[in-house]
Amino acid sequence: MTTTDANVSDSSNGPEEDDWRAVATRVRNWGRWGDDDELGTLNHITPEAVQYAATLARRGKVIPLSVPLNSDGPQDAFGLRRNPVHLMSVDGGDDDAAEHLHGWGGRKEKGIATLYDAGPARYADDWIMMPCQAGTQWDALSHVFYEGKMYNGYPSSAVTSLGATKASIEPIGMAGGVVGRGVLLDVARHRGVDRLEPHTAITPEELDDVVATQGVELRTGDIIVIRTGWWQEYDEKQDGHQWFVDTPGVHWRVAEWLHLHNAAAVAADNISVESQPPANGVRLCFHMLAIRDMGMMLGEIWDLEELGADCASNGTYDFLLVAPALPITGAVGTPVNPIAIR
Ligand code: UVW
Repeated sequence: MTTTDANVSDSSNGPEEDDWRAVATRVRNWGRWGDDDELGTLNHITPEAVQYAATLARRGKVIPLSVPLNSDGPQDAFGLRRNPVHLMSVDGGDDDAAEHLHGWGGRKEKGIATLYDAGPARYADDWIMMPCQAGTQWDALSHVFYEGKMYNGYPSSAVTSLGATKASIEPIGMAGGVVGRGVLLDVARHRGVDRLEPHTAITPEELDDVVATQGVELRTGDIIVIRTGWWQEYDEKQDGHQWFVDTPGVHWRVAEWLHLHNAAAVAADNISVESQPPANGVRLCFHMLAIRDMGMMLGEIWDLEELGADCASNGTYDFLLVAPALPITGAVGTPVNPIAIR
């Protein structure tokens, strides 16, 4: 079905600000997969869809889609987030520590002595502290809510100080999600540019054009991966604030386009999938429609440069995508190292 068939861009229901609520009603999947569902549109990925996706690993080429996790990431500009903090708890200098700790007693001396006094083996250990949203990530279905409700009608108060008690990332991780057919829609390449201009909103009509030009057919359960070229912008300028406030991305009406195509998830190489500011001025409008109403996970801060070049080089745009969520109890998102296999 094309966008025009589905009347996605018909704004005759009223001013755009009101119209997003009409779209919300049309795309809402609450109850569709049961009153206790916590997987949302991942339910579109059937065993047959995974079998088909596995056939797309044609050349055995493995392409990682994650950005590096370190303190140089783009999050320091976002007031409520931080880049990852990585600390060593045991390191290569601990031979000396073992010597100095003799006589200290307690856990520390015991911990070091049990290994260091018992032969030549040495090791290193580390910790990482980070927002689950710091780098390449999936948003869980409890990440966004409005008017007191999240996906499937669960109350937003179910996200408690102990974590999300409904629709957290854990059930998705425990179900093995996300594995399926990935389809790259390379909007930047389609326009013949390295990266889209700041604030560009990608419309459903443009996605139809990209699909047609790339010659790729969409199937139920696809994970749609959208390349804006915007990761390069951060990589070059290291300006997290500008990268966030100026980002190109999808127009909020793309939510209905994804709904009509029975997509399982959507990911992009920017910070929010959607463009900033949203075309209708309603903050996080696409997030609200996709995550809260449809039950669709968003993948953010994916590095799609190598994948884009590889797809363009042989004119195929689909692949086996393996991007499993970590089953973190109560978390509203997860870091992920998505892998495209072609
Ligand atoms: C918000 O902007 C709240 O979240 P995200 O990281 O999903 O864009």
